[in-house]
Order: sequence, then structure tokens, then C-alpha cells
Amino acid sequence: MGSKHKTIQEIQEKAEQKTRKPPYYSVLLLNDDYTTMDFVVYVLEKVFHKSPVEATQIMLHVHKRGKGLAGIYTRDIAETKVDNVHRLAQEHEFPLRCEMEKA
Ligand code: TYC
Repeated sequence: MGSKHKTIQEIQEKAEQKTRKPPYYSVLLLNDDYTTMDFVVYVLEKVFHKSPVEATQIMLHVHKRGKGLAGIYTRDIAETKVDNVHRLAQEHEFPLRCEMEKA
């Protein structure tokens, strides 16, 4: 299998593979006029494992500013969180929206 000696390029590639981090995604909650504040706090506690105090702070930020960060995750986890928020919202007949973007 070729020379037993690694080229500088091979060593650099190996080092890069070892230090490369997975891409992270921000999961954002969007404000609307119909979802109750209590339900948004509930979602932040259940889906994003926030404390009651932090969940309330995030909910109020979204309510006032239109959008807010619920958490940062790798892609698969972020996709699952978005799906879980939309499924819970549908079940409770709220229009709550959630989106992800590259962090
Ligand atoms: N604006 C909503 C209300 O006044 C509360 C709310 C907050 C809705 C955050 C969605 O992501 C949201 N009932």
C-alpha cells in the first residue's frame, strides 16, 4: 500500500479530520398572535430542557422581538427539535413556528 511514510499533506489531512467540528444549527422560535405564552414556556421546558425561569425569559424575548434562540444543536438534533415543536403545536392547535439556521 505505497510508502510507509506519510506525506506532509497526509499528516495535515489527518490532523484536520481529527479537529473538524460538526456544523451547528440555531433553532429559533417565531412570535405569533395566537399561541399562548404558557404553551411557549411549556415547549421550551419540554423540548429544549430550559428551566421555568429561562423558558419564560426566552418566550418574552420572542414575544417582544419576533424571534429568539431556543438552542444550538447538530443538524439531526435540530431537525428533530423543529419537528417536535411543530407536532406539539399542531396537537394543541397553535400556529407556533420554529426554524433552524446554520449557527
Ligand atoms: N405573542 C404571543 C401572545 O401574546 C406569545 C408568544 C410568544 C407566541 C412567543 C409565540 O414564539 C412565541 N400570546
